[in-house]
Amino acid sequence: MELFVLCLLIISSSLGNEILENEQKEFITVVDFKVLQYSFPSPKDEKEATDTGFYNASAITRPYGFAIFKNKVFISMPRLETPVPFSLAEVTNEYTEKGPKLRAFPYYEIHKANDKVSCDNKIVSVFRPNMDNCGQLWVIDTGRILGTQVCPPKIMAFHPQSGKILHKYTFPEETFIPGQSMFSNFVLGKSSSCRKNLFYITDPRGYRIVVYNQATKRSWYIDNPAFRPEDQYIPVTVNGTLFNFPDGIYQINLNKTHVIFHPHASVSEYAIPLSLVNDENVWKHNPSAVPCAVTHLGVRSAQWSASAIDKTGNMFGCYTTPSAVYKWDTSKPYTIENQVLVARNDVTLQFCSNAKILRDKDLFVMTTRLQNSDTKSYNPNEINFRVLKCSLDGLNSGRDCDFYFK
Ligand SMILES: *[C@@H]1O[C@H](CO)[C@@H](O)[C@H](O)[C@H]1NC(C)=O
Ligand SMILES: *[C@@H]1O[C@H](CO)[C@@H](O)[C@H](O)[C@H]1NC(C)=O
Ligand SMILES: CC(=O)N[C@H]1CO[C@H](CO)[C@@H](O)[C@@H]1O
Repeated sequence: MELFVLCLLIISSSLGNEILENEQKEFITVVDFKVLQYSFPSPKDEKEATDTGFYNASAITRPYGFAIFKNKVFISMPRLETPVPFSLAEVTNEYTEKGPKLRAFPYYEIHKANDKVSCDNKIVSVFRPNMDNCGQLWVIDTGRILGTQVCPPKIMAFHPQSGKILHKYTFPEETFIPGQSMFSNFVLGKSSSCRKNLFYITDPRGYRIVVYNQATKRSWYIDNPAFRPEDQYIPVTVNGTLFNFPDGIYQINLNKTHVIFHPHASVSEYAIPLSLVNDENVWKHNPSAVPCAVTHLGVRSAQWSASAIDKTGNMFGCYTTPSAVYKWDTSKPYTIENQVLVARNDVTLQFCSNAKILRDKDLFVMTTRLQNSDTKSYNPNEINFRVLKCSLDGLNSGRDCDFYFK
């Protein structure tokens, strides 16, 4: 078995290198940062955040996710590694030499999670946000500050302009492992109504898929060995730097019939039929009820981080090595031949932390040079964090990122 995998690795990387030369692509910059800079409501707030350990002006914090609504860009920075005064922000028009400043969203006080008041009315640590098609900004809050489970995880929706809270759901005890689970990302299912969404949430440290049904306000989780990291793929290389990244299930995408997913510490892609995942009765008494529900689709030559699927079922996945995006038509077998390189950029595409397709027109990615975070070597004079876009037409036809068929 090991020999088999090894052969595939060699074949794929030589195949990859041949096509790579002509696919160096310039993604279009939506916003970029050398260093994230927070804007505080007042100098007093800044001092208080510093004194209480929620802000360190010299520490470089890595963003994890983004969402876009019209010309607004939202950025998330979970309270995971460095002090963070607010974990969800809107990018402002106030530019400095290090990039635009960030303002707390929806407002500063809601992020003050140190005062032990009701978890219900606080945002503790937003991992990643997403807009739905009804103009609601959804966020997943892990409830954790560093290793401590301060509040249970929750999912919330906001009006992207007024900041009004539109929906809130706290996950019940049985769905997460306190201090271990990290509800990190989610996708929304197709729904007939803006109030009846289904959410599919990844837990890369509790190794679960958690499903939330907004209509019934109920949630359940699925447990499967395929959600776990594989030891031999924990070491990962980005831009020539090797480091350990032990995440299990990292990204979920949906096509019309399946939940398709991959752990980060893995080179495999997997699928589960949506009809099974969506049926609470199958899992509610036993989250491991159907071990054979998961199909192993195939392997690739290195880890994938973020990925996204367009409406025709094409999946765009970010490789860690090389710094590139590959396309796969999810209706075809997941073979090396069916994974087509569509963009590579050794400078701008270093580690996609979040990817999404908006208006069926563009692929957006956030890249964060994770390798430098791990070795604590971000260079504050270089651009480290980017939100980029490229038209699907450009990606699919080998043309530029601003190319559209019509
Ligand atoms: C702030 O961050 C810098 C850079 O990482 C670090 O050297 C320093 O010890 C931190 N200060 C505090 C009070 O933690
Ligand atoms: C969705 O992806 C799965 C896994 O690759 C595949 O079996 C299925 O045919 C795809 N569905 C559609 C409608 O393309
Ligand atoms: C091996 C590799 O991909 N090196 C790239 C690392 O990043 C710098 C820029 O940040 C590129 O110039 C190198 O080509």
